[in-house]
Amino acid sequence: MGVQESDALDVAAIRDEFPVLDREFDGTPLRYLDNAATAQTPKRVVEAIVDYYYGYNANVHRGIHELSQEASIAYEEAHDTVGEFVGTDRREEVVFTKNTTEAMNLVAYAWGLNELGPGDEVVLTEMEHHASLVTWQQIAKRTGATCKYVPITDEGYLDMEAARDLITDDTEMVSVVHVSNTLGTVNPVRELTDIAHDHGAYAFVDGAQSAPHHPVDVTDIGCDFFAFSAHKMCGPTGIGALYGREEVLEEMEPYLYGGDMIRKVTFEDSTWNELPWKFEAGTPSIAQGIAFAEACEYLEDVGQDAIERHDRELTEYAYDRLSEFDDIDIYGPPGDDRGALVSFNLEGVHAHDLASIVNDDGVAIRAGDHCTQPLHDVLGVGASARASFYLYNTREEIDVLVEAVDEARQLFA
Ligand code: C6P
Repeated sequence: MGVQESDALDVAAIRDEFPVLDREFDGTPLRYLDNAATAQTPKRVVEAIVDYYYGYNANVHRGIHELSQEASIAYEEAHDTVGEFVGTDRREEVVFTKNTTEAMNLVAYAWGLNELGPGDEVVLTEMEHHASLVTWQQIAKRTGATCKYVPITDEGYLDMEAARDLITDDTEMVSVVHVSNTLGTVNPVRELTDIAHDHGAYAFVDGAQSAPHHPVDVTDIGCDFFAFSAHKMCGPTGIGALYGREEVLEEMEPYLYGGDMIRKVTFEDSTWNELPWKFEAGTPSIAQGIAFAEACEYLEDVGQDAIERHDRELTEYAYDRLSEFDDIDIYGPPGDDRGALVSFNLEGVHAHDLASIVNDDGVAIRAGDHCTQPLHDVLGVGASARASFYLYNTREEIDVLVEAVDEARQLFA
């Protein structure tokens, strides 16, 4: 397949690093446009996993033998690399979790269950992923707290006037998605954090869709928590991270109990290990943690600014191409002001049918509610199709998508 030039990246060279992109289905090449669900993995990240298992596989923090020490150092240093990727140089502030969802649950259980009560409010947005929405909703039910939702405007931005009204002195937590995985909206998280702090509330930023595509600096945002998943940023599944401000993490109770998270245990009581290990009970995902750091280094080596520019170019191109058709509804802000995805519906064709038809042309997109059911209720649709882009995608792949959508139109005409 000929690879068109990108203004920002050498896409042909990048694609060589991702063997899966050479897949064909009965001679039809794969066009992978489902990156918001899971991104593909470059060779060097897979090799980091292989190197660990072939070279120094051992449990961490438990052995004084050489192999365990090597594994421990690599696993601990992985926290530093992942932390620096989002702007903290304090290992204490980087807790490895299974994914963004677990990071959210960690804070909801360890902080929310202990601190929230009747009269307290958690402010979310209408565009939250279920990872945040369901978690806070259920913790609120158990504690007697109330969840409130910042509405979206017709264009798919947050209604910031409403946000300023909803966040009050009763608010204890503002939990907001940085980049919506359905609308592509990039939310003003720094402003929302400031509003939260003005009212004495904590701010949690869901960075699952921002960390892979945009340079992130948690110190600049000023948030108390930031969560992200390795598998959406060229890393493996089974690992993600919670950034937490050290003072806040210090005050929080552990989420899981067991080995590695303790300092002293008697039959009567226990004390906790130092940060971040206090929140990493049991044998962690060692290989995945090390490979997560490798993925961060890979993205830094390619250049986060260049990746952001490339993703923006592709997104705008896809938005413009899909906008050519009157029978396509696109959700969210304009093409030049959004994260690396476009969700849409083709009139008269269910999103699942559309995804199935474009799949025949090798195009992988997602269809459904994208774990944002309440947002789809607000949009007045049950489902949408979503194309999402990353550093190895090309305009040509978007052209194939648009042609495949045209085939669907004709099939259902
Ligand atoms: N969104 C998507 O296709 P996990 O599954 O824990 O790694 O990430 C959860 C999550 C949290 N917040 C946002 C904004 C997300 O987009 C996701 C994952 C995938 O859109 C799977 S539903």
